[in-house]
Amino acid sequence: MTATVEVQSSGEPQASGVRFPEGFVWGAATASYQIEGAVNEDGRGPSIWDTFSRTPGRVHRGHTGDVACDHYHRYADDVALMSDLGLGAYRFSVAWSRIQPDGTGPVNTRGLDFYDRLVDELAGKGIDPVITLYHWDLPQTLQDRGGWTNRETAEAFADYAQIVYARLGDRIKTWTTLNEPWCSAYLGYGNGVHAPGIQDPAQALTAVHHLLLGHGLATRALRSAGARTLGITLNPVAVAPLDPANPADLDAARIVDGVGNRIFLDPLFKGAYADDVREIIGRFTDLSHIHDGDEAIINAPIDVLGINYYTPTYVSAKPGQPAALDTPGSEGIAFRKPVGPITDIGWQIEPAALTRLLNRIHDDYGVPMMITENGAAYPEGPSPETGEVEDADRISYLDGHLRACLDSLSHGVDLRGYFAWSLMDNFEWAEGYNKRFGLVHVDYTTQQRLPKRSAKWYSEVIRRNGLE
Ligand code: IFM
Repeated sequence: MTATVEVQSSGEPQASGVRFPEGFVWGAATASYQIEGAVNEDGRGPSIWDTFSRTPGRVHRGHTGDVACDHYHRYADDVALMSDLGLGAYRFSVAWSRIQPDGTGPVNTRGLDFYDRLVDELAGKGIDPVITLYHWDLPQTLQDRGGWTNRETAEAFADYAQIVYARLGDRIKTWTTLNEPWCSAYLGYGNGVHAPGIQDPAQALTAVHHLLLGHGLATRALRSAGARTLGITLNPVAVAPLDPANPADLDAARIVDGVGNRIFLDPLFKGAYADDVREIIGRFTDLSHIHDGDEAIINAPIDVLGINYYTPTYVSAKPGQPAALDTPGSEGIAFRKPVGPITDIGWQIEPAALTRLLNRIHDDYGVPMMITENGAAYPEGPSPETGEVEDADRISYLDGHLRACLDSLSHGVDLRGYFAWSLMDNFEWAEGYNKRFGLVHVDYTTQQRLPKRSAKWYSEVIRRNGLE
């Protein structure tokens, strides 16, 4: 697939006429705990995020996902909204503890019924569902047995995946296993900013492996059950050396790339951890959690790699610097504070870093990709004068990153789609409801949805299959 630039009759390329390849998928994304609410309804069991958000001091102002966007009850209206926006696809995740309240054992059919209704509603509007089986809300019972540090969680995940597939497999084409295992492992068990809130590099690295193993086991099982399009979503670190001419900075970037990216990409696509990454894992663990044959399981063929991208990371060598807790092995490495334009969550804006990231993954791993998340937090609400949400900064962010995608398409990257994060404002994890990533504004008191200016702009992009 290649991007096209419309050409005027004069033969001059028209700056205002970039188009995406035919068939490019346009969507928006959400995740179960961030929008559903209804945490005690229809037999749902507790997840680690219920526990974490109710633990004082963990989430901004004690916010929880108890109600969130009340999507569990309002899903039909939300799907109508997606249809109004012209979305071709919707990426959502399933709450494992709605399906198996204890993570293993009995199936709660009322939980499956909810997703069944959602998928039918989407089908009724001609919107393609793209399912994520795990977006961080691990059943608490599994965490009580060690969570992702326990190999049995990987096996339980494959069982759960098959249960969901048996119910929805006839209507969903694209199945993805995990969302951002980097976050599950390094924020959940490394720096403890996310549930379950543990700070231990050994547990974080063990969790990485079991998450990957769970992906591999689930992928194998779904493939033999008949799944057509299978994938996983990563949030690769768009890492670059602060001074590319400095060998020490280059080495710092290699280490961060190893622990943040190659630790996932190599077993997934090459069937083995790289030696330098294995050496780092071996500094914190005795490696006994990596069994013979595991890497071959993780290497199960997939059809598409989901990429979530928001911001770049610049690193330099700094002797004596303690390791970042979310990057085991990063002693002696400084992470530069974001500079230049930043979003409301403090993340640096650099679309060119997305192009570099996509091109690199294409060049090194040759896999078809989809942007499964990209977007920006900005605080705007309805203007008292017009009643509209004027979020020009978000439009500019999205526009810049879509142009970055076009640059990658021109490089030859097989990029198949783009999902804006997020359809609507929602529970932004440790930031609670304090950060708004939505195309649609949510008034959390009334649950009223109001498409922002960016939603209308995105609708036009979709209609045009391109940018002005
Ligand atoms: O809200 C999250 C989402 O759940 C996973 N990717 C990043 C988003 C913004 O932080």
